Amino acid sequence: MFTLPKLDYSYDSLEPFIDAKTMEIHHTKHHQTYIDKLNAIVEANPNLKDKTLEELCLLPETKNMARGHYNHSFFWQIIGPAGSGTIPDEINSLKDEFNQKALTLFGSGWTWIVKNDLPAQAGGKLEVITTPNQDSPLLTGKIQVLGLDLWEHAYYLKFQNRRVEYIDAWWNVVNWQKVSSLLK
Ligand code: MN3
Repeated sequence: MFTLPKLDYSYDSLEPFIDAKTMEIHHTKHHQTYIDKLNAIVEANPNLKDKTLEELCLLPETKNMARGHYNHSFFWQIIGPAGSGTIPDEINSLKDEFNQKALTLFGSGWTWIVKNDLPAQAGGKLEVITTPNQDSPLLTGKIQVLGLDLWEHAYYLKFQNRRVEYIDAWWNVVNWQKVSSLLK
């Protein structure tokens, strides 16, 4: 059984950049729904019981819900109250490209900064990628160090169709201590 991870900050602690109501609904409704549906599929299929979340992300019958759980669990970790340190230079240099890709992503999906997982590519440059729906960088063998949820449920209450304002606001609540630890 997968369970909703607790946040180590309050829903209103990202104000005024991300509003408390959006945080609460996003966490307790949207993320919870991915978990509930994933658990239901796993319970109905005994052969899935011993699979890890990462394994379930790769199976056709569970991939959408598993990736929804995986992506959101990551997302909560890399945001938090504003003022958590400074943006690393290697991230800052990709900010314009990240913003452009986030703004122009069609429909629902995510924009990420990833590093390569493969030993031969260790130390390789970071890159900006986008994924549709709940697809995850782990499908490509890359490790996300930053990710932005661009589903409308992540911003519609406060920003409506103004995705550009959501993207700008979100940079203020990135947890740079956490992201910096993922860069190592
Ligand atoms: Mn979401």
